[in-house]
Amino acid sequence: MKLYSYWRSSSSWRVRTALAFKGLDYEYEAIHLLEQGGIQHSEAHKARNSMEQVPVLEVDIDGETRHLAQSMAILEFLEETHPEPALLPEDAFGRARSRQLAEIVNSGIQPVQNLLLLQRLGRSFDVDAKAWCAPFIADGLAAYEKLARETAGDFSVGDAPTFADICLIPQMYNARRFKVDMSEMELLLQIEQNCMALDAFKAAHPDQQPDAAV
Ligand SMILES: N[C@@H](CCC(=O)N[C@@H](CS)C(=O)NCC(=O)O)C(=O)O
Repeated sequence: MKLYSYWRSSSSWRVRTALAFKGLDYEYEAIHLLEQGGIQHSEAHKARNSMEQVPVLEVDIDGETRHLAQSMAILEFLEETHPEPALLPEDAFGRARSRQLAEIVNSGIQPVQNLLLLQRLGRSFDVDAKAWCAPFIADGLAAYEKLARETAGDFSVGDAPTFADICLIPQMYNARRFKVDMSEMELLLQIEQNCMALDAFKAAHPDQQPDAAV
């Protein structure tokens, strides 16, 4: 497998964590989102993902090279094709709740703070784009924490990491970059600490990637 990724891309980070957690080897190809107008907009990358985004996972399916984009779809693919170790709980409610929490981040927070939105906001309006986006992150994480209180053990849903934690950790990193105050989010901070004690989460961190800016 090959992963087209950018070190600071939170969606790519999700996939990197799942690959590491499941012990899957892959080739890493960096797609620089800022250099040369953004390599994600190149013809070569558009052919892999018409949304012009990372991550993209390249896989061989019956001898044919296929490209999968959308991190949640990639997580589901990895979970189905490599079920162990599992990234979803055994019970149906736990699985749905893990996905619910993941979607708070994936569809409720990340799209309102992604690069394209920041760039367009900055070009079209006289606003500090990051400051404008920050409340969406704060509100989303507060909602996540409230819900996670119902199910958390060491992680967001029970005592093993799930899709929820995989989405949460990169979003907390971004929250800090956007200067969101998380000091009151004690549960999320504890879950983050528990995740970051695991090798897979350490390996997926932006600073560990080959394209990390020094
Ligand atoms: N829903 C998509 C979001 C992907 C996404 O927003 N990727 C960002 C990096 S985290 C990107 O490639 N942005 C490039 C751009 O906005 O030009 C997913 O989960 O994969």
